[in-house]
Amino acid sequence: MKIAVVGATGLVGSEMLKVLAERNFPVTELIPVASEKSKGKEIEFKGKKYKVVTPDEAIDLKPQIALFSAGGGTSTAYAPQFAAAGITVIDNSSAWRMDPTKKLVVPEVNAHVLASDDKIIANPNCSTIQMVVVLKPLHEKYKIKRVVVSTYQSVTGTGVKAVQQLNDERAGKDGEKAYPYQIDLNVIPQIDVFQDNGYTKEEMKMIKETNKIMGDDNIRVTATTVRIPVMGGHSESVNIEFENDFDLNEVRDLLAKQTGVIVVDDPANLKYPMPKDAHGKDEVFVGRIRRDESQEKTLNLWIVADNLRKGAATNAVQIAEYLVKQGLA
Ligand code: A2P
Ligand code: 11C
Repeated sequence: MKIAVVGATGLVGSEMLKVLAERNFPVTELIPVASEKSKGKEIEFKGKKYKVVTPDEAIDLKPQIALFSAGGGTSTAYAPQFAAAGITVIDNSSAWRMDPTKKLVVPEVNAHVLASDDKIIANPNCSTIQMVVVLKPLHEKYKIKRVVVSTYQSVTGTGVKAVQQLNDERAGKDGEKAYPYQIDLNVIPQIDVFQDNGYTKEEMKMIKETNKIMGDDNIRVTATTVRIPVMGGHSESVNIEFENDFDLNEVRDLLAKQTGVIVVDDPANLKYPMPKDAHGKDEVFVGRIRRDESQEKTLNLWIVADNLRKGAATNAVQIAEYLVKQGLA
């Protein structure tokens, strides 16, 4: 298949290239796409060199699938043009996620919603993806009433500039700032912009996207999203209240059986998920599984995943794999 990666020079885009190669996605021709300033730059993929083109040039080259991770503006402007040319777009920006005519997909949770006429498919926010993969089997079994989540998010979620800021601060160098404050040796309780209700956009994404992906608006979600000086992945402390009571061993079994989830939960041997270990992995790691002793039918757990992988690139490639397997693209 001819595959375009729009944003191929960016953090998520380059991870998409790695994931496509590692998973042996059937790419016959790669079309790396970036802004005008990167045109002609060479990108290596599976030992071959490809020249970066602009989005307009990419449309003329007629790929079957285009993976987009070039920001909301690029997606808003170009995804409809790609779709009109018959190209299936899998878009990692937030531009189309809450559009009722577009599907928002985490394959382990709701791949079944996809149909052959879906030409723009939205890839969810990283912190949402890793949470819903864990929520899904628990909701099916015990019915979730409410989720309270606090996140500890990696600077890689912000992009190249933020990684540079952290590295500069660690090296004692001045440089461009991606955050309004120092991030090294600090914690910033703000991810994305504030909304009128006092929540940040990242927090509202976690709330609304969870309901849409789970296909259940009755699940109540509240979130506090926080940036920490870490690179390997996002971590989440999640408190889940169920309609029905659960057995802890059964919870562990359900999670261990869930595709894409790895249970790391052995407190006696100090084993629990950490971003350092999740870095570069495609799975979602869950541990610290325990009862909330302050309230009945309520569970606490700790979820970690590489936000550039399952939180972005891997999930997008898995959607593409599903489309190919089902003959939908
Ligand atoms: P470029 O490198 O040419 O600026 P990140 O989020 O890591 O900063 O990456 C953003 C990605 O989106 C880059 O690959 C960037 O390309 C690409 N991009 C930004 N603006 C456009 C645009 N107008 N058209 C195509 N690609 C764009
Ligand atoms: C972060 N979650 O860590 C954000 C990055 O809607 O895809 C991804 C933003 C998005 O800052």
